[in-house]
Amino acid sequence: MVNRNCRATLRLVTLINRQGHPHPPLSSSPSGIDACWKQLQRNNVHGEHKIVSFFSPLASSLKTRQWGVNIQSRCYGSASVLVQRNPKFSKLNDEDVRYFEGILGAKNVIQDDEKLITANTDWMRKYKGSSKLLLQPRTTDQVSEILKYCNFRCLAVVPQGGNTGLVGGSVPVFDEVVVSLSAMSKIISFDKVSGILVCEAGCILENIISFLDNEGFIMPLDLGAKGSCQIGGNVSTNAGGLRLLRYGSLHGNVLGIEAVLADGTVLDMLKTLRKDNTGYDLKHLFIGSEGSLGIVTKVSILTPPKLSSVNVAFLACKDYSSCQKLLQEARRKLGEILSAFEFLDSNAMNLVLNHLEGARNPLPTSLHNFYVLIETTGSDESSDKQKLEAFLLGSMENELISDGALAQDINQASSFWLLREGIPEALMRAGAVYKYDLSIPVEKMYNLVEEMRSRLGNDANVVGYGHLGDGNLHLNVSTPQYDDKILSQIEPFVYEWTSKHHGSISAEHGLGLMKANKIFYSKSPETVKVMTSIKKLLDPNHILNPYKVLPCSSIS
Ligand code: FAD
Ligand code: 2HG
Ligand code: ZN
Repeated sequence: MVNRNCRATLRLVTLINRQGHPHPPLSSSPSGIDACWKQLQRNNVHGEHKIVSFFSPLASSLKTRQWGVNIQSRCYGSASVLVQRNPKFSKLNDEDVRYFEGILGAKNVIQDDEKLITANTDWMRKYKGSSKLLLQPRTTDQVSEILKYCNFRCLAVVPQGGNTGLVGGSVPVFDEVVVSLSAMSKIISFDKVSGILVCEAGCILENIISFLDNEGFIMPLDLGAKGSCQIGGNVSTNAGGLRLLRYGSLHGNVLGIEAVLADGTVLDMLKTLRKDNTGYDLKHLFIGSEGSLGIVTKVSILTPPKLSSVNVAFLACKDYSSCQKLLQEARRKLGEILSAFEFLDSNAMNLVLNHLEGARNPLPTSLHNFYVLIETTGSDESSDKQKLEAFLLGSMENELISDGALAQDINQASSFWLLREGIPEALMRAGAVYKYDLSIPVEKMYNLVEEMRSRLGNDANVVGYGHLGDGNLHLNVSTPQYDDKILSQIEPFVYEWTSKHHGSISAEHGLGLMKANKIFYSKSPETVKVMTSIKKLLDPNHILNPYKVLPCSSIS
């Protein structure tokens, strides 16, 4: 039995350094991570540290893990070649910089080259802008002053959170001013009776998880980038992650938002009510609009209580059809305690084992075709475990599972999760990567991976994994170097296929720059027209996150 909320606790320790400060962004130096790992080892006081497979006893020892690495800089598919700078935008001058210094103080107006390189480059090192200015407001009023001025001067702006976005939305395309929310990271209030948290947008997700853990609550959102991403970025991307299956999307969990419009108007929608039917619920416009309608400055969110019993099982399936049946069975047999159902194929597993130090296959007898990670979270240790064991036994008898292991302690639960959460990092280490985040009906989802494999042959490693319980496939194509010929074999095929099967070209990562012009694969022209009208109403000069979300053709 894994004690307490193992994953949230573990990740927290993994990504917080010895002084208790947030770990630098995910792509930081390995030495810091080693230190964190050692601390994790010291902190591991739960349970017996043995590993038990319910098929075959397993004796693998977990060694030093590296989480977050220096990824070699790769600049491929330069974003700026796709669009042209909007000539209506002004160019930054010294007077602008002095104005911002007057509002924020000189130290929060950053022109330092090294810091600008970081702010201009996305997590994948795929999109690079050339902004000359990074602003770090500390209050909503300062955000308002910044936007009022930028709107007046027609200076384009990119709101930036933790810069972990995967669609090129968080970095400038040209010389847009970057407005970082990092300095707005206060927890404002927490109501233990209702579980409602109010905080500033720049709070790092992992810090919120830690705060809530101490209060006996959890975040309804959890994702691999938690050590760097911010709640404002999560809300702005409508991030999905690993718990959506259980707790639903941010459209359900976010109760209120404070946002600043392009002209500096502060919209106070920071309600802390479960129910409020007083007309249009405008906060939803800011959930998932990727900084194109306003800057989110504060958020109120409903958080569930932390439950005492968490179990994690790592299972092997012989084919995709078994994974699907297992999902159906898990829904039926585990019901309310099911908290995650993730899958990875053997290509993904191989990649993690080959590229992430510390990754160990808990089912090493042979490589299986598919793996499923199941997590349960409930309030009754013995009945939860009984339920899970009965489900696993039944699935074994029905031959839905060909092998499996049940975590016996927090260390092992974490090592199972590493195999799933570590895939994006492993892909970055393997070379160039073409990423697709798709919603597809579960029964058809893996057909796309197979079709892509036969299109690309030996030229690429096609990897399929994702949030199976949510119908969300992460199709990643990995090659040693970026190659336009490969790209032309993937696109537009991948979008056409998804559209034909009534899927969405973005399940949880957003459109950003990467998919702004592909929006029609998933939305009707009429819908895009209304979206454009909303954009024009709230941001008539289009200064907020230009070239992102909406197609260039709709914004003139
Ligand atoms: P950023 O990357 O800084 O910005 C993302 C977008 O939001 C940009 O368009 C930006 O302009 C806008 N924005 C940011 N802050 C604000 C604000 N305060 N107001 C207005 N606009 C703002 N995503 C998932 O959905 N599920 C996952 O499981 C998942 N796992 C990931 C794992 C890894 C290893 C990595 C690197 C990324 C993962 N992501 C995942 C993608 C990413 O972490 C999420 O999209 C996250 O929500 C982005 O938050 P951020 O603070 O880093 O935002
Ligand atoms: C995940 O679920 C993230 O791990 C990232 O959403 C997916 O990198 C990807 O394709
Ligand atoms: Zn995901």
